[in-house]
Amino acid sequence: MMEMNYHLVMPWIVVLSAIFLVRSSLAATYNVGDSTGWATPTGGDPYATWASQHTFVVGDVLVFSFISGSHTVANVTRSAFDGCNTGNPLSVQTNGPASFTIDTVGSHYFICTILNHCSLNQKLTITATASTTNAPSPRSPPRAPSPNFSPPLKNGVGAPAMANRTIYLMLMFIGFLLCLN
Ligand SMILES: *[C@@H]1O[C@H](CO)[C@@H](O)[C@H](O)[C@H]1NC(C)=O
Ligand SMILES: [Cu+2]
Repeated sequence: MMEMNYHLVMPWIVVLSAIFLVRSSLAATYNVGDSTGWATPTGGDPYATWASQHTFVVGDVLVFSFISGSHTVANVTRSAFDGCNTGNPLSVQTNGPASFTIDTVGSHYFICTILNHCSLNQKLTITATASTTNAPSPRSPPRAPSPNFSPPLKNGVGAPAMANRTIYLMLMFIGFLLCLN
């Protein structure tokens, strides 16, 4: 039986898993519908399928690609989404490509307000979780609620992003050292 060199393989698995975890929880830009862009489906619910194939975090940017005048993208409530009610959107973008930045945790609803496009499933809902850069690290010990807790300062926002960059550099360095062996 061939003996596995676990001491050689394991560090790689750890490093690659860590890189994957860090990457997958960082904000990204998504082209909605990929190469199809933002179009009226000819059947099925392709945007539900598309959404199910991705995970979203706060800070992600959704880019809807369409020819201005052919479609729109409206940010709507859940009930407007469900009922394809185009009358009272929270906000509408009429020029393509249109970008929406996901700014809060939870569900976000988008529909096209042109004709019956929404009823033909030109609609997208996504659910975003907190990004690593906004969330406390899962490894930090649970913090006791403090009576004089103050919200983080605005100018501290860059610090967690910096920590991520440090993790990247450390992982790259570890990978580099492993290559030398
Ligand atoms: C949608 O509209 C609501 C209400 O104005 C707003 O809070 C939310 O950030 C908007 N969502 C996006 C993705 O722009
Ligand atoms: Cu449309």
